[in-house]
Amino acid sequence: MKVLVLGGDGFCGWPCAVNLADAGHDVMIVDNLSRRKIDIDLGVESLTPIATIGDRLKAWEQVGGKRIEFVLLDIAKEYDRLLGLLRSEKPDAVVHFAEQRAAPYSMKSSATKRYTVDNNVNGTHNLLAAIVESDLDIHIVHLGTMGVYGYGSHRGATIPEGYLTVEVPQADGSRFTERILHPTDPGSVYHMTKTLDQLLFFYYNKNDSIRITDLHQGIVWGTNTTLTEKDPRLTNRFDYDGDYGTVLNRFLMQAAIGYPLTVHGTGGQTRAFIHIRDSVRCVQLALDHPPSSGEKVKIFNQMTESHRVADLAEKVAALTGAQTNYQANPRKEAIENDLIVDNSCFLELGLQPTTLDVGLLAEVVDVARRWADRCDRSRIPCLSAWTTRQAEAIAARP
Ligand code: NAD
Ligand code: USQ
Repeated sequence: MKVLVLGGDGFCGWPCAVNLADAGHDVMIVDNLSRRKIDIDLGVESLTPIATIGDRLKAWEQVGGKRIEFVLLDIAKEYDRLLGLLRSEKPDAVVHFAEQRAAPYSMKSSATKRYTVDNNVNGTHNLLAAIVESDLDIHIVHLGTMGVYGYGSHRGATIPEGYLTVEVPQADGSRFTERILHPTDPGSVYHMTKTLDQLLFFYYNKNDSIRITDLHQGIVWGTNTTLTEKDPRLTNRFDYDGDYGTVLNRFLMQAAIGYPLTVHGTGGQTRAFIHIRDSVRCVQLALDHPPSSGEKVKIFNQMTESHRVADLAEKVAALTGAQTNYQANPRKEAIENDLIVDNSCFLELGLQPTTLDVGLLAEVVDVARRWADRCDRSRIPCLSAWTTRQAEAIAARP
């Protein structure tokens, strides 16, 4: 299969591209390297030292992997080049990771809000319009987020895989049932762009019969896969800073350097998680099981377990002896929420989850402790505030 991996230089995209090449597919990474530039702008670096994209690709060939092509292209701004690439490469599938993915970064300023919307919505729309204009039958596998469903109270209901069956009352007292997209409830400008992506997919699937799989992914933890461990130049990125670091990897790094775990609020927020190895496997499964022609958008919940933030902190503390620091929450989010998720699609396709209980300690020792001296402690606090109220609360932190 020929696969374009948009955003294939990023945290989820790089191990995915390598995995697909290893499985024998013809892989081309398309990336504008904006994530590396944002690191420079923010003055931070991945905890793990990451090689340039050129060195990554060279290393992959040297360890015996099937050659991966690379094209430097901005999918949100360079529509004609994107269309030309689809026409010349005629891929069977496009895996779309190429978005600004950090909620705190998206909430830093009006400039980062506008950038996130422009980049994410235009990128996704350009891809859809280009597929229609190319007249090719290309399967899109998009990395969406569990956050589209929202983290308010679901009143104990199980979150289905994308669609909800509802009963609609009629004036005459009768009811009909309908399967609709699950209502969205984004918690940041970033998450809102993913809900907009969802509508774009719905429309282009209905109007142009584009075959689409939208993966509603939870928070990805871990760093490497067995393939990215083959050579130091293949090492994946590990974000720990207050804008891009996600909660579990941050806790692992904090424990490794003796920094009290930064729990926002009471830690009653419940979120869905998946290890990077399972994320890579899910993308492969999605590519291997495409929707058929005329089928509506396939939506999979790409997560393996749910946890309260405070429980994660407790787990990490029990493993490492770390202290916990409950601090004013920079986000406007529910103090606590329930989260019961149906993830049966991937389990039925054979996914065997890497659980926190099995993987956590290895991650602390192999990655977080190993690279602890690269950590800039001043970049750990989350300072991006959702509203002025949260900004005042952060400013009042002891
Ligand atoms: P990342 O920032 O590490 O990677 C994104 C990549 O896309 C980067 O290499 C970046 O340079 C590239 N990119 C961004 N905009 C582009 C554009 N306009 N043109 C070309 N390339 C562009 O992020 P990630 O963690 O790998 O996330 C990948 C996808 O998975 C995102 O869409 C994200 O929303 C989704 N996701 C991530 C997580 C997570 O925990 N990391 C969880 C759920 C969903
Ligand atoms: N949190 C802390 N302490 C920290 C960091 C975060 O308590 O030091 C809390 C946050 O307040 C939030 C929760 O942990 O309640 C999750 O935050 P996060 O930064 O780990 O995850 P989030 O902002 O939701 O975003 C990440 C990815 C995003 C992806 C999303 C999946 O960056 O790309 O879409 O996870 S999901 O959470 O399922 O929506």
